[in-house]
Amino acid sequence: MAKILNGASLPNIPWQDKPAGCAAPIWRYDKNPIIPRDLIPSSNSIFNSAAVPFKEGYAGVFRCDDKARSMNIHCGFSKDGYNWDLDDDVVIFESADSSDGKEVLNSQYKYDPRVVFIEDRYYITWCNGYHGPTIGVGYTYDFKTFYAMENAFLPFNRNGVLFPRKINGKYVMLSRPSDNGHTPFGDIFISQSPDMIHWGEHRHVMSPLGGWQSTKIGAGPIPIETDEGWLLFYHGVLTSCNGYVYSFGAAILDLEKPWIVKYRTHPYLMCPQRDYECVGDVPNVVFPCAALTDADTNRITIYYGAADTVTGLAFCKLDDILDYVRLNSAV
Ligand code: BMA
Repeated sequence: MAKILNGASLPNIPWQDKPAGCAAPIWRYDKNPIIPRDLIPSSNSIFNSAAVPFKEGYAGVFRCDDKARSMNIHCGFSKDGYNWDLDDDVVIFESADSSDGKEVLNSQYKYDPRVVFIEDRYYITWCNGYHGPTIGVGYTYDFKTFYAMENAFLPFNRNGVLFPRKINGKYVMLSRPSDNGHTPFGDIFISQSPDMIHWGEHRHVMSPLGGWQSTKIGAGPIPIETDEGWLLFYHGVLTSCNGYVYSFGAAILDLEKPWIVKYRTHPYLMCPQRDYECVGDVPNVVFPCAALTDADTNRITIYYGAADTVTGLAFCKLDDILDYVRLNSAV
C-alpha cells in the first residue's frame, strides 16, 4: 500500500464505495451535485471551489458568481463535507502586515480559490483581477478574518496552487501563465519563495499533450504528498468544434524536485459526461479545485466544479490512482 506522507486521519471524510461494475479508478457521488447553483440568494452559480478539514468538520472557499455575474469568493462551513452553509456575503479581505498599504485590496474579481493549511494558518490562492487575471494570495486563521498579501505574479496568470509544505526551505507554487482572455494555450510552471511574497526560481513543469489535454493544462487541488511523489490532479482542455472541453487527469511529481514529472496520465481520469457536467453556463467542464485525504484508508475525495454552474464530489483510492497513472503514463 502506498503511503500519504504528512497526512492526517480523517475518519469522517465524505465517502461512497466504488459502484459494482465500475472499471474506472475514480467515480462520482451518486447524489451529485452537492452544491446547487442557487444555494445562497445572490448566486447565479457556485462551482470551482475548495474545502479543508476545520475543527470537527470542514471549511471552504467557494467561487460564487452572483446575479450581476460578478465573480467572488464566499466562505462556508460543513459538518460532513456534503451539506454546506455558505455566507451570503462575499469574503472581505484586510491587507496583511506583510503588504505595503492597500494596493493588495485592489481586486476587480476573484475566482477559482484553493485553500491549504501550512504551518500555522490557512492560505488561500485565487485568480485575482488586477489589471487582468493574476494569482492572489491571502490567509486566515479562523475563516472569519481574511488577509490579502501581495499578488504572487504579474498578470496574466491563473491556477495558482500551493504545495502543502515548504520544500527545501521554500514555499512552492504551481501556476499557469496565460493571457487576458480565454487563453488558448498554457503550460504548468513552478515558482519558489522564501516568504510567500517574493516568487522566483521559476521552472517549467508540464506542457499540453494530445487529446483531452491538447490546448492547455492547469493544476487542480493542492498536491498530495505520497511516498511515490507528489500526486497532482490537473485539468486539461481540448478545443472541439463546439468549444472547450475541460477534463482532468493526474501526474506524479518528484518529491524534492517537483518540476520533474515522473508519470502523467495519457487518458483522462474524468471527463464531462453527466448532465450537470455537460449542461450549464459553460457546458462540458469538470474542474477540480480540492482534495480531502484520509491517511488511514488512502481515501481521496475530490471537489470539482461542473459546467461552471454547480459543485460535485468524486472519490478514488490512492493506490488505484497511482497504479493508473503509472500504467497509463505518457512521460
Ligand atoms: C477557465 C476558468 C475556469 C472555468 C473554465 C471554463 O478559464 O475561468 O474558472 O471553469 O475556464 O469556463
